[in-house]
Amino acid sequence: MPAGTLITVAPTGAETAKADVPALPVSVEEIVAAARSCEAVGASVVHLHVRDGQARPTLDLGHVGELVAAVREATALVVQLSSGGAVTDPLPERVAVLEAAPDAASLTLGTVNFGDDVFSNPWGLIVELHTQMQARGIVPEYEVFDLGQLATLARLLDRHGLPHGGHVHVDLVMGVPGGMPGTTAALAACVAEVRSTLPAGTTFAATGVGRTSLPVMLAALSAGGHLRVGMEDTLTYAPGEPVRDNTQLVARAAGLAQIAQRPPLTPDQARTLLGIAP
Ligand code: KMH
Ligand code: ZN
Repeated sequence: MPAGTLITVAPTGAETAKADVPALPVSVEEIVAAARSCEAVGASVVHLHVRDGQARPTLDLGHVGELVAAVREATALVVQLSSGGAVTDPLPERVAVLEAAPDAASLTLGTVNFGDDVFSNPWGLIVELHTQMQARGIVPEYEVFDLGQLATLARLLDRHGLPHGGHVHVDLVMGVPGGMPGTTAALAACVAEVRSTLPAGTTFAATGVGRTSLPVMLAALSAGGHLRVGMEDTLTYAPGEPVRDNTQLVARAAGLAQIAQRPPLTPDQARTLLGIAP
């Protein structure tokens, strides 16, 4: 079992409208404030989606660069940009966000139904993101929405080599309508696959979307995994109780990690784990 728990906060996402959830951080100032406050209660990585002046998701490099710089200035967090964007984003623009030179970026291992939409991740895009991140010195977080995507990751590493830094880190995204369920059984199946098909030392985190947030966190901690929480994934804290803010979700995750006797990693410890230079 790892000695500590890496907690990623995903504060914003691309799906929720600010008009529907006023507490969602969307401006640079709001996202920076959320990141600072989440760092204070145990987050070590921030997964960023960028919004424009009208709070719409954007991959515009000016906006992306501004947010990356502002979060770097205000926190010590590992800055992980989303290369998933929104389901409507053109694939070349999703690759181009790497030009903003984050520490890390997400990389999804396959196309998946995403509610009523399709989240498109063809093999060519996967290879392009992987090889560009190798060339640019960016560490990927491999996003896995279904068990078969772990086989795609094994194939990717076999054909195109290890990521920058040499460490493989997977995030199991569970409970998306169209992807794998957010259950202990599904998580155990994925962990068995990680252990038997991916390089020794591969680490994993898990994210339970919506009402699967808490059961997935508990299952991940008991299986030696790390955690991702945030308003990108969860807007209800408990039945009938909306999430107040991202800090509330990170504080709960950090508390559970303490109970599991694997306290939250600091950003520096997270860098060491992920193979990111200090
Ligand atoms: N917004 C989703 C379509 C990622 O950030 O890499 C994809 C997503 C995954 O959020
Ligand atoms: Zn995301």
